[in-house]
Formats: sequence, structure tokens, C-alpha cells
Amino acid sequence: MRTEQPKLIRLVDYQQPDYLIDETHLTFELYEDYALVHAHLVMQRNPALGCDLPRLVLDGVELQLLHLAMDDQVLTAADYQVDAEQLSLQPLRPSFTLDSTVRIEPQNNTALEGLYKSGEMFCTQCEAQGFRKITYYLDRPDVMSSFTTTVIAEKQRYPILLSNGNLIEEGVEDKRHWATWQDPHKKPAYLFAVVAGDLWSVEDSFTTMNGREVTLRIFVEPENIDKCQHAMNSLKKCMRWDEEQYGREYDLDIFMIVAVNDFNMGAMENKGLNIFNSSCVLAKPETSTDAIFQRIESIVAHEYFHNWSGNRVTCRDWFQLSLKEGFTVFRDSEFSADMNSRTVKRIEDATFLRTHQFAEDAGPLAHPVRPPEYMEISNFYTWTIYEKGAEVVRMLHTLLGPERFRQGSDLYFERHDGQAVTCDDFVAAMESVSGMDLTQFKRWYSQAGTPVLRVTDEYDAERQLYHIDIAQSCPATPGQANKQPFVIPVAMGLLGAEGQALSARLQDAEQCVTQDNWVLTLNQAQQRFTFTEVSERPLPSLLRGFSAPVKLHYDYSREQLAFLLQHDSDGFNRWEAAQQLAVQVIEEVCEQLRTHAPVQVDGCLAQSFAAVLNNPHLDTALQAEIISFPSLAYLLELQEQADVQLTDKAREAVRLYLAEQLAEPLQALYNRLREQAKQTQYRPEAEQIGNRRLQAMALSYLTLLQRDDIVAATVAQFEQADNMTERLSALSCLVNSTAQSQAQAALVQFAEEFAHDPLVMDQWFSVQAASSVLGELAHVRQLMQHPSFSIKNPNKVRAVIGAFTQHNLPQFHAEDGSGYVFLAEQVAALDALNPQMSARIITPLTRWQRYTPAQQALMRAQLEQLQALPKLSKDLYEVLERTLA
Ligand code: 0A1
Ligand code: ZN
Repeated sequence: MRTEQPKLIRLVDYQQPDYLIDETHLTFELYEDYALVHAHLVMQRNPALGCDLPRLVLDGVELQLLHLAMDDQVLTAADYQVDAEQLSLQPLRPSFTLDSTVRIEPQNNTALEGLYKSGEMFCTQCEAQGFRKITYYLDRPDVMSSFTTTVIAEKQRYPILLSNGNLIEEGVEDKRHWATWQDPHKKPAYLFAVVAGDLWSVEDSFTTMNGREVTLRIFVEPENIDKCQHAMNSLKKCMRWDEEQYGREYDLDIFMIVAVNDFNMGAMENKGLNIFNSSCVLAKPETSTDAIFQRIESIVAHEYFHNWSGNRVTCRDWFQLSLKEGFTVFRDSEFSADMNSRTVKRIEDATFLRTHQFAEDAGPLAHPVRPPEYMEISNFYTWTIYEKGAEVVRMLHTLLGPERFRQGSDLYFERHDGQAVTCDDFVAAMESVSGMDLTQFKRWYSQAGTPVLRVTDEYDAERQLYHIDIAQSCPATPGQANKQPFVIPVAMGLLGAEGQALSARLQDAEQCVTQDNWVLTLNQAQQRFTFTEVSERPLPSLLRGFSAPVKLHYDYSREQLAFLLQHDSDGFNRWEAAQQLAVQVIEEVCEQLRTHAPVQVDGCLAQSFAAVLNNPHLDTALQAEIISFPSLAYLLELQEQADVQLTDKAREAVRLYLAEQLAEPLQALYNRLREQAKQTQYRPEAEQIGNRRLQAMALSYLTLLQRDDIVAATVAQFEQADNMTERLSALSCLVNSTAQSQAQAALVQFAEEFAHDPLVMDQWFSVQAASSVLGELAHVRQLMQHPSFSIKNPNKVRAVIGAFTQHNLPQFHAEDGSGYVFLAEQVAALDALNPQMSARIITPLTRWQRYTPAQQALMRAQLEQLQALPKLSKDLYEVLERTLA
């Protein structure tokens, strides 16, 4: 907890470490109410910095120092200074050893940072600055050390003792036993991990491209042993993929994953010992949805890929976080695209970015991909660092082309193996292999905000010329009033009147992918591109594949959008056309509601959707994406001033209209897919997933019709389906329908069946909290009284409070402000327990400037009350400061 105002840490102040730690030897003695950590550090003055001996300043937080010795000389209080965050002392020689013993209390660590207990198990989370809660250390990523770790604990309670690297010794002494692990690779402290518990494991093996055998082991609590296979399959697939696509081979004899129930994030890439939130690793068909299976595949890959992009080559400082995260998200998303449908993956990523990252970029917490300053680094694990960072890497991939990008990645790994480096080093490798000057491109790392492109065009029939004019701009963000033009790759094509791809010649083209698919490279505020030999007036298909994280405006008519939806050869842009069409139609209904005019929904959307459903050439996954409607959150993100209740009403009116118009084909589709599902053995594979998604989509439209036969079919699906995907989609339809007695019965049955499984109960909580029908605030408060709920468990917080505030917008933004009061209460309660979580779940309130003046006032009032609390964590303090600045 904070007593004085936290300091701002600035990138421009970066300095190399004064001292280095060559070897780190740790011994953990774990007991029921405390733990002792003995550290033996072999240190030296950083040779790059000279021969003087400045004071050594070690990080340490919430540690009780019991013993300290330098070069075996015991130090007394007069020899060092210690405060709440640091320990400093004067070295006498350039090379020396430092021994310390500290006492810590993992059992009382509710922040889930450092060493803590999750249920009966001990585990650690050290990124970004958790290691300083374990021992006094130089807790910064550019200090890389070899680690040898001994863990000692009671044998019966904690039969499994793990740390990074290879097991080199173990033994038993009375009731206690010990294990010593040695990691041959130097690493920063944030990649350190320890686990002790009564765990079972599933084992497999992988032969690397050079023929080395690697043991793969997934550790879980005994009751979850039947939920590991999917993660294991995913692990083997991504290990092979990283060899084939990036030439990266695994570098230890063993790779371990441990599942823990209490975890602030998704998972953590500790060297050789990944620790996972159990929700991101455990799955079986009866308890887990397709979405969960897919999430596991991508997170297992993400953490595994960090072994090179993050661990072998790490970050020099935390300002460079996106160096490892942006690149690794790009890598995992390409992996998922290869394992599933590439187009659908791109649609999912773009939707996510546009809904969440664009909102972040437009609000008071906007920051560049490489932030220039922070108070608390935990606050910077953001959509900007991760998702926009990945888009920046994707643009490099587009600009260089796949071959040169791969050469650049090879060079980056080769040049910097074993080093802690910067985003500039990454771009420099790309420059070296391509000969391109990427100086201007690097503005993506330093300028925040979402660029806006305005596109107009002109056709000169006589000369067969077609001009495209593009103006780029970027709104001001905190601390950055004026922006310089970005380098923006705009992939595009031209369609003729028959829907055919038009070929033409792009004048002065830097890169021409084919005769009918171009990448325009913008680098000025205003630019004209001219195509010659254009035989007819074309319709442009712009920003294909969402080739840059920008907002693009081109004045398409509804007919043109319907045409693109039918004919565009780019799957992404077909979907995009449907989205834009839906947005236009919903906006029109919003306007009708605003002016109290009669509501009349344009029929164009129903016609287009009918054509999509009848198109045998589209796979079901893409059909589902196309008829899936823009979310309320996305629609609000597009508005100058978000009007939640009105937009929700308009959106629901259009959905109902579509359900009525398309009732017949949707019903036929639903029946066919449900029958097919009954006869198919469930497998979490792309084709089946697409079918189930389309089936769920059809059912959710049909639910709006309030027909008894549909309710009956939904109840039957809920009761009879053998997999959680179909059961949960049926439950969600019931909960969001007028058939509340059936919904209640299903909820009771579900809770009885799965009371013992916390991950399934998370879904039970979410489906209710996110429902605008059932999820009234009073009900949400009741859910928090349920015996399966605990505010100390981040998954539960996300399942109830997160689902309510992010997915139940009409209730959260209730006009009386009750949703805001509720969130502020929860933030205050959580801040005393787990600051990372309080600073995260407050996010919806930080967007206060987006709403109507009345809502703004209510949100601000809650933020100000929080700011006035007597005790605030550094995390929450920073978020409030920036939000209210
Ligand atoms: N590096 C991990 C994410 C992570 C970050 C911080 C954590 O605790 C504060 C935990 C995990 C990843 O990218 O997967
Ligand atoms: Zn990561």
C-alpha cells in the first residue's frame, strides 16, 4: 500500500545496472504459515561501467530480513539501509557474494504476485516485478543470471517440488523432502518460478528437429487429470510449428506446465515451467466450450513461443514490453490461423482490436506501443502492448513480405540470443535484411492513438485512369497533441460490375502483390494513388485482411456493401461489408428512435444474410461470422457520444426483424446442424466448430421469436447435448429469453451438476451476469453470495463483475448510476486484496468521457470517491490519476 505519491519511471532515464548477478542460488523452506528464502548471489560490478564501486541497491518488498552477509561477513543494521522497497549497502570489492535470508508469508499473499498459495499449492508469479517479493534482488529484466533452486517442504502435503530447468538432485529427510533444479540458461528474475503441491501429471514427449527428446509434462490437481489432453496436443503442435515456421528449437530436456486456480492473468512463460491459469489449460468436451478449446490452443502456443521471443531474447526494460508481447501475439495468431480458418481468425482478432484496443486508444489511458513512462508496470499489460503491438509486427510482415520477414526474425534471434534488447533492435534486424529505412515506420512505437483514413476516388473513363486519394490523421492522445504521419500498408483490390477482380497497373507501385491485389504504402498526410489501364469504373475493396490497425472511411452505399459482401474475393472484407451494412442499418434505427419516428428496418440486411445462408461456397464458420451482429460495445465505440440504452434498443429491433424475416431458413439450418451434431462425435476441430457456431447463431436469432416450439428445442438441446458448447449456447438462449421458468430450471440443474467444477461454475456465473434479462444488479449481487463465488479468486471476479460491467452494458449503464456505484464498491474492496485486479476491473469506468453528460457525471463521481480513499495501491492510484487528469 502507498503512503507517499508513487514516482514516475521514465524511458529516457534508463541506465544500465551498476552490478550484475552471475549466479543465483536459492533455497526455499516452505511451512504452513511462512516460508524462508535463502539467497546466495555471486555478483560483480558491471564491467561496462567502470571500476568505481557505487552503493548496491537491491529491490525488496514485504520481506522480513533475518540474515545478511557479504563475502561471508555477517552484516548488522549499521552496514545497510532498508526501507519498504529497497535495501542498499556498500560493496568493498568489484566481485563479491551476498547471502540473505528473508521470511515471507505466502499464505497471506492475496495479491497473487511473488510466492503465494493457490488452494493447497505453493506457486509464484514474478513478471513483472514479483521477484522482489521473494528475496532482495536486482529485479530488472536486463540483469540475467543462472539459477539453482532448492525447494524443501513436507513430503506428504507437497510431493511435487518444481522449479526452472533440469532436476539435478532430490532427497528425503524425515517428513520433509527436497529437490534441486538447475537452469542452464541465464534469465532475468521475472522468468523464475517455483511450484510445490500434491499434483498429478500427464506425460508425453517430443522429438525436436535435431533429434533431441524432450519430456513434456502437465501438472494439475488430481481431479483435473482428465482435462489435460487438449493442452498436450496443442503443445506438440506448436513446438513443431515453431520449428517449421521460425526455425526455433526447444532448448531444455523437459518442458512443464502447471495449472493453478488463482492467477491474475492467463498464463506465464517462466523458463521451462509455464504456470497457467487453470481456465487456460484444462478442458474436456463435457465441461468446456469450443471457444475454450481454441483459447487453450492459442495460449499454450503463446507461452511456448515466448521461449524464444521473450526468454532467449528478452526485454532490456519494461518500456520494451511489446517487444516480446507484440511479436509473440503475432506468432500465436499466425499459429491459430494455420490450425483453424485463417479468415475467421483474422475476423476475431480485428473485432477484438476494434472493440477493446481502439477504445483504449481513444480514452484517457491511451499510450504508445512503447510507453515513455509508467508508475506501475502491471498497468501496462494492455491491449495496446499486446494486440496493437502484434498489428505493428504484422505490418512489418506485410511490408517486407513473408520471406524477408523470416530472414529478419532469424537475424534478430541470432544477433541477440542471450541478450536483453529493445524494440529498436527488432526493427533494426528487419532493416538489415530488407535494406528498408524503417525510421518513419517506428512512429507506430512512439505515437498513441488510432489513425483515421479518409478515402475518396475518381474514375476517368476516357483515359482509363482510377485515382484513390487517402488522407490520414490521428486524434490527440494524452501528452501527444500533434501526430506525424504513419507508414500504413493498405491492401486492396478492385471489383468490376460483374463482381470480377479487375486487373490494372498501379503507378509508382512500391509493392504489387499481383495484378489485382495491391498494397498501397501511405507515408504522408495526404496521398494520391493512380491506377492505369482500368477498363471500367471499379468498386474498391480497401484494407483487405485488415492490413493496418486503423479506422477507414469510404462512402459506400448500401448497394455497394451488399455487392462486396457477395463478390469480394477477400473473405475478411466480405465480413467487413456485412458489418458496415449492419452498422448503417442500426444507426438508421437509432435515428428513428431518437426522433420518435416509426421504426422501419431496411430490408437490405435480411436479403444479404439470406444470400449468405444459401451460399454453398461459404464455410459455416464464415457464414456464422457474417450473420453475427456487431456487438453493442463495438457500436458504441463508433459513436461520437455513446448512447447505450438507445443503441441497445435499436440493435435489438434489427435483430428481431432479421429473426422474423429469416425465420424459415434459420430454422431449417438449425434443425440440420443440430441433427448433424447429434450424429457426430464431438471434436474441437475447425469444421465442427464452425458448424456449432452457426447453429448457436441461428438459435439465438430464433429465440427472439418467443415461440414455444423453439423454447422446447432449446431445452432439449440443453438436456441432451453431450458437449458444453451446445449446452451452454442453449442455456444462454434460455437465460436471454422470455422463457424464464425454463431458464431457472436449467440454471438449477446446471449448478447441481457442476457445483464441484469451478471452471464450469465460472461459465454459469458469466451467462447470468452478462444477461440483460436476468443480470439485474440485484441478481448480480446475489450471485456474489453464492458459495462458489470468492472475491479473492480472479476468475470469479471476471466471471461475475467483469461479465456484468463489460457484457451487460444496458444494466451496467443503468440511468440511475447503480452499476457505477457497484463497480466502485468492488474496486475498493479488491484494492485492499489484489491491486492488479482492482486496477483492471475499473476499466469500464475509465471510459467515462464517452458517455452522455448525465452518465459522465455519475461515473466521475465514483472515480472521485475512489480517489479520495485513504489507502490506494500504486496500481489504482496511477489509473485514477490518469483517468481524472
Ligand atoms: N507474460 C505473460 C503475461 C503475464 C503478465 C503478468 C503477469 O502477472 C502480473 C502474469 C502473466 C504472457 O504474456 O502470457
Ligand atoms: Zn506473452
